[in-house]
Amino acid sequence: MSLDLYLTNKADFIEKQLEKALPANDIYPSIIHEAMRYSVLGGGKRLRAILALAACEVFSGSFEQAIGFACALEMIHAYTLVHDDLPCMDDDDYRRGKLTTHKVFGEGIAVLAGDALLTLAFEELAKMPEKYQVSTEVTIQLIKEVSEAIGSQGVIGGQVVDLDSEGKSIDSNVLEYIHHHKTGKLFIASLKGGALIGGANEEQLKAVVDFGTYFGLAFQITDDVLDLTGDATRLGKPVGSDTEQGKNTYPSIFGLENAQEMAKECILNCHQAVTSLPKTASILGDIADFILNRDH
Ligand code: GRG
Repeated sequence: MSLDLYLTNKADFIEKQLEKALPANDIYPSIIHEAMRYSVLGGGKRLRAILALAACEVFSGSFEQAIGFACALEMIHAYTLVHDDLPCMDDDDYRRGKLTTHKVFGEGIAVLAGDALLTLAFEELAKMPEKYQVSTEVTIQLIKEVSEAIGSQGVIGGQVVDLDSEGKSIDSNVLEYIHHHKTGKLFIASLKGGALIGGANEEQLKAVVDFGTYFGLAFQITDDVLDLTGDATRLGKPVGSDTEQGKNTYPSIFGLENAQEMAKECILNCHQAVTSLPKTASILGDIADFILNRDH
């Protein structure tokens, strides 16, 4: 099966699962459920969910067991995007080719939709033993991994330093802190969580975390590069917004060509990281290659 088909099939499958997991539009109070569904459904590459399912399968786990975890990751990811787009953060009007949540529902409902998605994600995680036969021990470990990844020393910490750095000149250590936390931590938790459900041992988990670290960095560098060189229609959002907002990015600090080289090196390290894993781990390397060459 080609990688494109693999990614499309997995993304379609995750979309259907998310459709079921999110409260229906007509459940009272409708407006919040409409905003939650608007924010999550009908767009996005579903990379975090796909990485979780893929990592689970690498270790011969059944991906069905990882579905609740994968849905929770996409809910959390959508929450960060909704909040990131707010006027008090990046103030963006478009995301995934459509108006951002606060543009459609207003700021108050957008904040609450993000909050409700985060809350629902933890409900999904807590239901893993009864719905997906994940052991209670692994479930608790996953809740801990995800909480650490997205808290004040994870995604939120990265966002705080990012906000604080706007318009200031920062060095490469601070830039790396921002992106390792803001972008990398959720990718790492997705991969590690999937591997945990699949039954990976300590050594294998370490390899998966190394892979995720380089993957997150490569992902962010290509994101920065696409903001300069990408096509707005393909990206589903305007290009050039990083420069407009005075953001520190890999191209702004290292130059465009150096940034592109750094992304390539990260992908080589991704491949290197998984050499000790079962042959089935080649799918992770393929997804890493896709990240480097993506146009959206
Ligand atoms: C609690 C106020 C508050 C905020 C949460 C806003 C925030 C913390 C974090 C921001 C996280 C963020 C937006 C990280 C950027 C990661 C990134 C490059 C996202 C785009 O990911 P894709 O390309 O998106 O995978 P799709 O649309 O494909 O799902």
